[in-house]
Amino acid sequence: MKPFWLLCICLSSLWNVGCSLGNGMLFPRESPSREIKELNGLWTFRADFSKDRNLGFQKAWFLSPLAETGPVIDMPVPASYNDITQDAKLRDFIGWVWYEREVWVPGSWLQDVGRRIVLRVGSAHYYSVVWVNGVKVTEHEGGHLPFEADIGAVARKTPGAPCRITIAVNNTLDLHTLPPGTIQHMNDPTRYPAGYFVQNTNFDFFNYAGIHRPVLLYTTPSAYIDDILVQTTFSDSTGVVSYQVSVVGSDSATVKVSLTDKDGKCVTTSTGASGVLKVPNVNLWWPYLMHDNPGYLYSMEVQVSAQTNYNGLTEDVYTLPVGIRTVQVTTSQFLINNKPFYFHGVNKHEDSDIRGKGLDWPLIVKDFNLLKWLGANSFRTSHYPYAEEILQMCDRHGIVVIDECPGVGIRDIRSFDNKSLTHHLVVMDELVRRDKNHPSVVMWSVANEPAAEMQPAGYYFKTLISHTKSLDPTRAVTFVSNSNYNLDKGAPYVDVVCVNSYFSWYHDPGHLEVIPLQLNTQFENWYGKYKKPIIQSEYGADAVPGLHNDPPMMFTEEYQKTVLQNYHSVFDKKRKQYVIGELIWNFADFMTAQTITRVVGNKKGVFTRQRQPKSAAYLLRERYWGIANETGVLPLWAKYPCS
Ligand code: GCB
Repeated sequence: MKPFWLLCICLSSLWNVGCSLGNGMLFPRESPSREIKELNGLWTFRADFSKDRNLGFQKAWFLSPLAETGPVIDMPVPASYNDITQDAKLRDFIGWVWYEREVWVPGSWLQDVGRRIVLRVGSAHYYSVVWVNGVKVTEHEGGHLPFEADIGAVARKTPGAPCRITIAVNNTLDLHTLPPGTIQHMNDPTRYPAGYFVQNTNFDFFNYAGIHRPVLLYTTPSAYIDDILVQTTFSDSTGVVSYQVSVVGSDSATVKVSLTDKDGKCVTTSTGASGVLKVPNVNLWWPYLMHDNPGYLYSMEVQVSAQTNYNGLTEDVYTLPVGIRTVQVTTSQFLINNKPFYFHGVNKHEDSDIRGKGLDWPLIVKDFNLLKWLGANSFRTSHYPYAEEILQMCDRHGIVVIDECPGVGIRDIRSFDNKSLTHHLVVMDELVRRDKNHPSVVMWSVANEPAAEMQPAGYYFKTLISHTKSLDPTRAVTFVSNSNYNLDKGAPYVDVVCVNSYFSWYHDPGHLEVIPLQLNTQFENWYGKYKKPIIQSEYGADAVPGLHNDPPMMFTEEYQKTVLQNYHSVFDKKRKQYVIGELIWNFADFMTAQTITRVVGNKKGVFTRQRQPKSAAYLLRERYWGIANETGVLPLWAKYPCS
């Protein structure tokens, strides 16, 4: 049976006269040639509770104001819709929800017919269809990544009236989505009401849905900078920035590029759509706690002048932050700027009370303060791409990132077929396209704990990893495995082996004493076999905050601490050899589906969901600052606990 959301899309294509963009996906920034109008705030919202969730498409809810179609409620954007109301039906809803808001497009934008007016959605989970004034302008598959559409032509048809933006979002996951899932229809009328179905998934976080990241309008001239790629290296004290600029809307544009340092001093310039900038006395981009001036960013200003049909000579300006650094992997080390880098960090989730996965600046800033307090120099974007705003913070603060795609829970053999692979490749294209210029991103993770032992996995991962490497030869590529799985089908292709294990938790529960032996065996086996550097990409234990027992018992703060200590004793031996990192599972407690193994979510955080430290956070803090003191250069202000 075709998923019902596919049917809806076929239907909606009747109204499809807009155009979606397919190329660059530069983060929207204001400049002398670009303006932004944010559309965050309250939107009108309606979930389609009809039996097949298809009423909105049958009745074409996008053709008139949503309030005229039936009952609507207020919904904040960005935010997951799940935890906003008191209605469990909406929290656990599967299917289409409808968002709508009106916006006055500035008259000056409309009058200037040469100006592109682009509607951009930072991310919406999972499948989105977008209309402006009832005209479909784009659709997009996949959460966590942005999409946009030029809406200038549609908006100019109704000057003097606001534009009505309608976005339908469907969170249904099937065998070929990323992450995959299945819809299970319960057909026994003695046990379930008619039409009852559930969404099954193989991942351990709540399937939050809605418009998760900012929605905005931005403008560019008709001849515009569509994309920029920078790749960096250095030789002695000279930094080298190779760049490519792609311009759309003119074949004869002139491109000027200049690089400015943090003090606003121009350090080098170039002309042409591609070139190499040489930076004397370079300030390299260094990770936090590896240098006393981490996260150094230059500003690369790109100016494009072009003759256009509409406005004669126009100019487009875009400024990109650029960090100059190199990444290399040997058989036992991870090198940043030719120096060994040890990942002492965390795994995170985009997750918090009320907002779910919605972007929230106070939360982002709090998390960065906590990362720095902890002495963490890195995190993995488990298990999907995080907001660009978060990566920009990483660039600025020197927090190193393993950038993971939403390939989590690929456990069904049918999710290894060509259809899934094709979509997975597209997602990697979109991810690399979005994040390729972030100096903080040093490695791509193509999946978390896939069923790599299954027969089709070999071809799947070979294709996926080699494709990712061809997209970006300047970074490392990995996929994250569970220590119980057989890595043979993936390991030959990855640069770094990432392994998750939960000794004394999911295996030998309560037996802390087995950890050192089992962890040692894991490392020795895997290094012996693959001869690649290893990151312990997950380890940890649930702790219900405030629950204590000595001697330690599972779920107490003491137990979580002791698990960590046992792991650390082995890390300390192996990090002198080939273990290049340790990432705790997890930075903070987070919400999951309801199951008998979760007490209102996963409690493996070293911070609570409200970002208060458990005992383990203090232990980790002591350790991370200790490692930093041994291996790095502490910032001058860093007094604790090394003073
Ligand atoms: C894992 C998964 C992660 C889970 C964690 C756990 O291996 O990668 O998503 O949340 O274990 O706590 O079970």
